Amino acid sequence: MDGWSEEQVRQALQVYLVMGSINLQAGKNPVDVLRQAIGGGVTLFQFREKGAGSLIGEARLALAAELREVCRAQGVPFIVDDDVDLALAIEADGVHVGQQDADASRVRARIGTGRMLGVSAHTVEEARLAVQAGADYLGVGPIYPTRSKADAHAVLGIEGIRELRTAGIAVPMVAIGGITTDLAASVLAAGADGIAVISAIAGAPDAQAAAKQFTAVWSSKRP
Ligand code: TZP
Ligand code: MG
Repeated sequence: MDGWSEEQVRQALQVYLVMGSINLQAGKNPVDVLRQAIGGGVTLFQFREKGAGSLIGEARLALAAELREVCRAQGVPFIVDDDVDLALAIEADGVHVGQQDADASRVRARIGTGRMLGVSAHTVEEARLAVQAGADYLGVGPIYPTRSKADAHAVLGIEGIRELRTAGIAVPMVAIGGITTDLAASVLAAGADGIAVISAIAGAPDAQAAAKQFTAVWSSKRP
């Protein structure tokens, strides 16, 4: 397949789980949690092994490869946060980069047109540049306060999404940051194509039940 169509990307963004080993409740296994989350309807997975206590080196690679296989088996696209070498090594479906990470156009050149490129954007200017650089989708946030990212940008609120849409940014967009099932409907109503979460699914007592709730909100908003 050469490239993701806009429609395929929008479909994938619906309920987007971002997770690394430190995002789980104590004693839980990331492979189990990912399987459960996919069972609950997660439509895209991002491997984000980042922050204090995260795995490094061989252990990080081994976990990435294992989670990649879970996604392959379940037909869920697998994206790597901010690591093109890892994405290529394990044949990921794509890469996500933030504004502080590698330059998006260089990432696009390295991953080719066949892999999905996600770029974080907080402003209309960043969004325009990301689209020019070849982003398939934008990650917009934090929408609400988050405890899952140490260096998070100031909170944008749902106005952050509305502002981008009003400015004519029509590219697929996923919202992230502090989103719970209670808040998800208003985020979608503001113009996001999907909801990305860490703690509300990865840190939930029952990842499958949590994912199911997000799936239900998405379906009720976008029949
Ligand atoms: N980027 C912006 S906010 C965030 C990332 C990776 C963390 C989102 O985690 P949570 O637990 O869903 O607030
Ligand atoms: Mg980053």
